[in-house]
Amino acid sequence: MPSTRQSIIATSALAIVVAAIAIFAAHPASAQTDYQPSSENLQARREFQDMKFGMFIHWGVYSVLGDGEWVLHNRKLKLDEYNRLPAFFDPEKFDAKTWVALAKAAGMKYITITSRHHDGFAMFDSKVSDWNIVQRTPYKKDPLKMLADECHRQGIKLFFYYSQLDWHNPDYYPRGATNWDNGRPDHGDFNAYLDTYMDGQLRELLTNYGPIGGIWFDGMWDKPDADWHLPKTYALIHELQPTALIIPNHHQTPRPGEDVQTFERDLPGENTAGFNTKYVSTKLPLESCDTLNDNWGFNIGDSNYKSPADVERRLVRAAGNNSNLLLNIGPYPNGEIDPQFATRLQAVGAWLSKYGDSIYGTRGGPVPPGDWGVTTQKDNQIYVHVLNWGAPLLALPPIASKVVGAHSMVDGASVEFTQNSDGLILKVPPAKKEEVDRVIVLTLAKGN
Ligand code: JFZ
Repeated sequence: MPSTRQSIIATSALAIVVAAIAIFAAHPASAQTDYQPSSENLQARREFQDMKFGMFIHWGVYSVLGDGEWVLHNRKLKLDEYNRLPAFFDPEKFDAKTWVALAKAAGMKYITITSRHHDGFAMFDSKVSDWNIVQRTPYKKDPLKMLADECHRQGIKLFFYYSQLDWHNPDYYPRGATNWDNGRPDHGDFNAYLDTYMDGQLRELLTNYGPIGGIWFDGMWDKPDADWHLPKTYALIHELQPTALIIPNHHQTPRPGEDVQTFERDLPGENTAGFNTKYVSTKLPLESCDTLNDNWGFNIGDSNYKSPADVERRLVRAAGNNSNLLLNIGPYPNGEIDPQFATRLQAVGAWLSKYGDSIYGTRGGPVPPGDWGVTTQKDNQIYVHVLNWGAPLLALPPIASKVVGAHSMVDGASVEFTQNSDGLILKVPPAKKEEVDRVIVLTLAKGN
């Protein structure tokens, strides 16, 4: 018989072991560091990189107020005020076919849409809470379901933006940097919010909409030090749909379980926005998001539209930095897309029908991007995108392979070049009127 003292020691040792196991089970962060993406996930990442250009859509009950998706916070509204808003959201002009057709006409290969933003309002049929479009609006239908079905029909990949930050749910507590007094109680169960509410809704999004491209997370920056149960949520997503990519907009170095590194309003490695990380993954696909005017959600006072040429340059620069471009529009509350957006996107699409080969399916090329332009590469071809160069000769640093031919992409005319150990000199054809990007295609000797 062990003495009482010994049994206390033995019991405490056992308790420590049990506690340690429990801690590991609850926070398998260390176990996730050896996260190995499945082969189908890796394939989905390559397909993601091939797509290059996507449509970002911010659309929710906030669109009614025409003042951006942060209106609840910016105007410091009370929840019992904001709760009146869904009654006015009735997008009778919403037509999934038109939206998907516009994305296609723009040359976009995927759509990422807000399934819910920071107001926590689910734009889909959710059983987890009645704070959703089907139960709170006169529309009563699920537009994400219609969009998913239409995307499947038209061969466009659909991703769901999902805000981890929630200005509405009382269990989002303790609140974070964007906290204000909107009438919520000063208590709440954050674990329940994550495990039951958020994971419950993610399960719905990954179960009820057929194969989806992935989840675009946003809002963790509101509580950077909180335990967001990421390993658990990420494992749930990959288990339900191994090809669904996890794209977190947390502005940090990627963590295990994440499939894409995304940058907001900056190209990878830039930080003009002030909140992006300089770290650029060499393993993960990259994405850069921006918006066609200065807002994400519909803002009636914003007509600062980017021109088609601005967008084309941005897309080319993204591709040359080995990145996708996710370009946003904020539709009207009635479901229509402002013609100001539509006409610009169609112009970009027309441009891409000529230049798409130098973008889709490429990776960042061997020459570092510069003021003059960028390069992209596919198989044995390098596309030299001359964006900003008025002189007749362009000198590039050495390229490892032997260049056996060079021609101008628009007219196929051959381009003179000299290659030696110092580098490659191209005789750049003069820019044609309104030519945004002079693409010179280099053909490399095979097997080099
Ligand atoms: C976030 C959202 O807040 C915004 O509404 C939009 O959805 C955009 C795509 O993503 O934007 C952010 C995120 C973080 C910061 C600023 C804007 N930040 O950390 O300063």
